[in-house]
Amino acid sequence: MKPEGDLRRTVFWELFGEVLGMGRLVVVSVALASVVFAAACSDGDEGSSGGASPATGCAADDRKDIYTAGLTKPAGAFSVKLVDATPGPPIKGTNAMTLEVLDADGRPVSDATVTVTPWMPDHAHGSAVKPVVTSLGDGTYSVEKVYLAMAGLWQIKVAVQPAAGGALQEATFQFCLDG
Ligand SMILES: [Cu+2]
Repeated sequence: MKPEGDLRRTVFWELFGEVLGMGRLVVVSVALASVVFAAACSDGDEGSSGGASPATGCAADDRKDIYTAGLTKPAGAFSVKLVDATPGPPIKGTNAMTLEVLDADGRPVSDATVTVTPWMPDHAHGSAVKPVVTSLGDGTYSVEKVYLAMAGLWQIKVAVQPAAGGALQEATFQFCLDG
């Protein structure tokens, strides 16, 4: 038995373990960095692969709604009308909207709980700001602080919870914002 050999082996395994540990650290850092990058999401032109690509941006996006005052979307048994947006069409930045909620017979629904959630489906993130919804009566709701931080396709999800109970109904408007 040579204690020298044991020492060498011990040193080897300690170094090996350290390298393994560092490797793991590097993997974790890379994973974290990519998560942070995805969350920051500062560039909306993820489709462009360099060079001239005229089809990027909103002109080629056939999912978008064309904004008009009065644009109406179904929300289960209800419908949600976008009375207007300020500015209209919505822009990158802070927007305000007026909504009208109607029941199946076209009567205004004034006592619903209406929640508005902006969502970017292509990037799987929402907005840092929560829109503020206020009932104005007569089925009309004012929505402020609709903050759309970046260019690209945004969904404006309008959830309607009837005061009488029942399932949450949702309408979705989709606007594409050019940079
Ligand atoms: Cu985004």
